[in-house]
Amino acid sequence: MNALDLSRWQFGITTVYHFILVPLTIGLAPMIAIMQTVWYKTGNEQWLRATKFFGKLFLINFALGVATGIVQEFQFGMNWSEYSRYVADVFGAPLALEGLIAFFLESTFLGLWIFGWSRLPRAIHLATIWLVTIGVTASAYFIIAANSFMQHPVGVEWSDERNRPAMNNFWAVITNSTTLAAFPHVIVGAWLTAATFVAAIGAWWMARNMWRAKKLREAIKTGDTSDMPKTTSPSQIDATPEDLERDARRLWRPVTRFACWVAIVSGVLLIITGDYQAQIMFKQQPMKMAAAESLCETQTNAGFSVLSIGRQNNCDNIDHVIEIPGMLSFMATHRFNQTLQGVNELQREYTEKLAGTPGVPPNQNFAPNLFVTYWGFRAMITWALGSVIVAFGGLWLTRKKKVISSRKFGLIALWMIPTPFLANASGWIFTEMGRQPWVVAPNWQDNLDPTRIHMLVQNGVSNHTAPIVWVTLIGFTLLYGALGVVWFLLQRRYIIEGPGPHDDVPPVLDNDVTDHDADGPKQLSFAY
Ligand code: HDD
Ligand code: HEB
Ligand code: HEB
Repeated sequence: MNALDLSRWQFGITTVYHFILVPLTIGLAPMIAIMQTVWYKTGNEQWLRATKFFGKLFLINFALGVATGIVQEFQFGMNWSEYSRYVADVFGAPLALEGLIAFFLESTFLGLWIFGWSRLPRAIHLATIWLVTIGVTASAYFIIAANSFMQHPVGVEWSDERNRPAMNNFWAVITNSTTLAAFPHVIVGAWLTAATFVAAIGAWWMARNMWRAKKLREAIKTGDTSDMPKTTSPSQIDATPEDLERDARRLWRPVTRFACWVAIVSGVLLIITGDYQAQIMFKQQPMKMAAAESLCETQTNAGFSVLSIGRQNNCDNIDHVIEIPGMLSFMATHRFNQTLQGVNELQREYTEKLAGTPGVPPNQNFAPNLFVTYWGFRAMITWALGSVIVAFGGLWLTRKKKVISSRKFGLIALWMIPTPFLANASGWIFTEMGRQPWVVAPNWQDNLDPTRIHMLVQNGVSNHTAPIVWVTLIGFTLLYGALGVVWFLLQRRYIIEGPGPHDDVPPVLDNDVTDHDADGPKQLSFAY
């Protein structure tokens, strides 16, 4: 492999890792804020326990999200220096804004939230977690604005003097129609991810508690509790069957149902926003649309195929085995009888317009990898079924005051946790690999001179030798792999520990207590 391919692999691997953590951060923040708000309003301490329990998982995730994000940023300068120079004007502003506004909000207020439990008045403490939510959501907006420029550059004009595009309209960059379409889709995808996570953990604990309560009751009846399996939760060691059932009913059931509803609402919003994005994508990157369907020849009434076989990474030898007639045309334009251009026609058109323009060789292939785009798109949608199982299963099993006592469902739900993560990864792989061969795709819509403002991936890469990129690729993959393992083990540990012994103690304000120190260590029991 040459330095270009290696650099692409490196970017791909590291950002997919980063985006395991990102959606959970973005989705958990508002869910925790809502839990805390319910506690604040009702005084129901079960919601305080849920807030603190998921708060712990959130903090671990956030810390690793920041760690993986920082390394991520180095790559622009390191492996993609030509590209970084090219987009310097445009990227500088949104990324600086993300740093200033978003990271400032996130980290400052997260710090206040962690240490403020018994230092800040309750209403203000509640406001800090909402500000964290606004911060992480805003940071997503700015980073997606930067990414959207690569899909659909706007707000720039060609500058001969600098030999690169110069920004002439910051507002246009920030309100790119691509950003406005992608941002809501990414955010609700993150909500679905966190909702599935919370619902699955809630369902699992509920089922475990009910099972344990039953066992314990039997054991108490026979008078022999010696072979009760040990609990993974230190706060359950002395729990009576009644305690266990109370947690199942009053803590886990409401938490699970809340999360199931968030998942359903997010799922509906995902379809609406995804549908809108498909139409924007069809106008802005017709080649990506054609590739997503492996639509090689231009077609009216184009179908959406459910299964295709063939070598798929080029146009020879593709068979659409099962197809929904007209569906692709419908997805692109909301009309069944629309003509969609196929890969071959687009290739001819792009060659005519772009081949031989600065930076573009005469024989450039303008189609992305058809196999990856085709299956990436379908994988994104299919993986969402895991969340559907958790959400509908969870609501069904808890209907009419019921509690989940099937340990099997608890386990199935846990196994579904990775599915929305995979859906997110597939969505990004589709978006980013479908953008190839461009790092900055030409914009055919606005008055932007598509023959000048574009950059091919081979022109964006740094001038390194392959062995050097091998070193960073292996180094980063190992580092990210290790961070991934740490993330998994920490999450697992705190998930199976359950809510801590002090999590139901309502925080006491400093000025309310006489003995300040008595309250300190308790609050700091977990890193805080
Ligand atoms: Fe990210 C952390 C950089 C993609 C959302 N990211 C984070 C940090 C850096 C980056 C330097 C640590 C400081 C901070 O929080 O700002 N991120 C990047 C780069 C990306 C990237 C260079 C491009 C490949 N990130 C990315 C996307 C999103 C986020 C596409 C949202 C949709 N990033 C976040 C976040 C994080 C974060 C929610 C994630 C986990 C976290 O904060 O705890 O703000
Ligand atoms: Fe990206 C690349 C994914 C975000 C920028 N990415 C890439 C790849 C992948 C990805 C897979 C590879 C592709 C090829 O080569 O074919 N992304 C991703 C994900 C995410 C992202 C998952 C989420 C986190 N990006 C992003 C953003 C940005 C970017 C936000 C901006 C800012 N990318 C990028 C670049 C690159 C990439 C620059 C390199 C070049 C190419 O194209 O490759
Ligand atoms: Fe998605 C992407 C659609 C689901 C996540 N998406 C994307 C796209 C489209 C879509 C069209 C592309 C765009 C461009 O490239 O431009 N989706 C869609 C649809 C659906 C979906 C239609 C069905 C409903 N998704 C989904 C899910 C998820 C997702 C379920 C998860 C959870 N996506 C995603 C992501 C992405 C996508 C992450 C990347 C980013 C953007 O947005 O761009």
